[in-house]
Amino acid sequence: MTEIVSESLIADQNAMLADRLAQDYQHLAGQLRHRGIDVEEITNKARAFAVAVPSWGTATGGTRFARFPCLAEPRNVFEKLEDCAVIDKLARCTPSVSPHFPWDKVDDFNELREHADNLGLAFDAVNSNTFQDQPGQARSYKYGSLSNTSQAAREQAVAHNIECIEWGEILGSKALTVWVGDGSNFPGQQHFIHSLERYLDSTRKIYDAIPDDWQMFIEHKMFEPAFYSTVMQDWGTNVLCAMELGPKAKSLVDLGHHAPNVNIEMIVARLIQFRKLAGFHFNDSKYGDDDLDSGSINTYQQFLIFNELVDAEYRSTPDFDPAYMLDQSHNVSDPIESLMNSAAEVQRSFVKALLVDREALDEYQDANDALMAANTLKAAYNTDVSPILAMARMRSGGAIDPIATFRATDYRQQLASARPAADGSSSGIV
Ligand code: RM4
Ligand code: MN
Ligand code: MN
Repeated sequence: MTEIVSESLIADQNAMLADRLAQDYQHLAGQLRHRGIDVEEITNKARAFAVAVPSWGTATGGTRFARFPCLAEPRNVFEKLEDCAVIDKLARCTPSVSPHFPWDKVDDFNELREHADNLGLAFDAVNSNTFQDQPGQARSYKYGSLSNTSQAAREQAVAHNIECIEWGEILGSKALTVWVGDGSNFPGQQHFIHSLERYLDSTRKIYDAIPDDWQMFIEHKMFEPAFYSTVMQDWGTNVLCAMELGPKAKSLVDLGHHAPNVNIEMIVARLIQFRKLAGFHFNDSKYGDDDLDSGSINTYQQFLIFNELVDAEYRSTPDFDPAYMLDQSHNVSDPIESLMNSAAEVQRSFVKALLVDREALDEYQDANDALMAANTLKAAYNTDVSPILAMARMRSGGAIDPIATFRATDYRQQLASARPAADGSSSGIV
């Protein structure tokens, strides 16, 4: 299906915009030169930037009230990968896909890997799912999975995580992300210490099955689906457990999984300092785990997070290689458009963070010049780097304007009959 988005169509669309881009790029290059920044160096770094697409983000999301599917939704992981290939063809910064099991379970994982290879895609971290019951499952996760009071339920959840690792090995993944919905809705329902002991006991068994060249990403979340307490509730519990488990275990930061007003960039700095930063699930939010498109609400926060990440690279922090992934729910927009746009917004924060004058910032910090330190960050944040992003995409074979180019293909209409709508409209993952 990627032939609908052909190279010649991208070239035709780019031809209409190329002159204007060249002018804007030259103008920005001149502005940056005055600040001692070589635009080509930044553009090369932008081209090397990558963020993984969540396979589950290619279908329309939903709330617990309703789901409004878009036309020609992918019906299985093979079609999801085809959409991911379209995203990368146009956006050129999303060469890998993070799969979710058992949603993406197939009979032949070699065939799936080959399908991805043919589309020019690789697999990022595999995600296990013990927050839902599957048809025919022996034990229920109603009262938790890795921390369930029932040993049989815990063993079932451990076994699922281990099968995810095995499938991931065939796919070429290098990490397992573990997020559980375990928690409680009533004070007193769960013994806080015992439930975390059970969680740790289970995760130790998973950790033992993690191959030597793999990592285990632990994802916390303050609330939902449990609304009084969750077993893996915040970055503190997360990093404590990651430290308990060992060096292959690290803490994953999903931007929507924190208490309101938490200083996420500071959490990121702490995790970097103690070499426990696994990576990110990028999304944006206003109220809770809203899973809105990256860069749609709080762009300064996203920039400040990248400021910490670029600072870590600038200081040549050892073992620093965080995984970047999107984790969003697209309820009212076309998932392909949202994922392209969000990937570019994450890339935008990265590029802006590259513009921070780190020597000047160091000096202002040492001199306690609060205002100028803040202004140094703002000078980078306030720079419109759009021409760099567009130039990076074009030079990598992508679209100067991915959304307009995608719309010019009429992709959904073209696939409408080949991908008929599935029956019914259930609520989606929130
Ligand atoms: C959860 C969490 C996980 C994701 C699922 C779909 O809220 O963010 O990372 O796998 O949603
Ligand atoms: Mn997540
Ligand atoms: Mn979430």
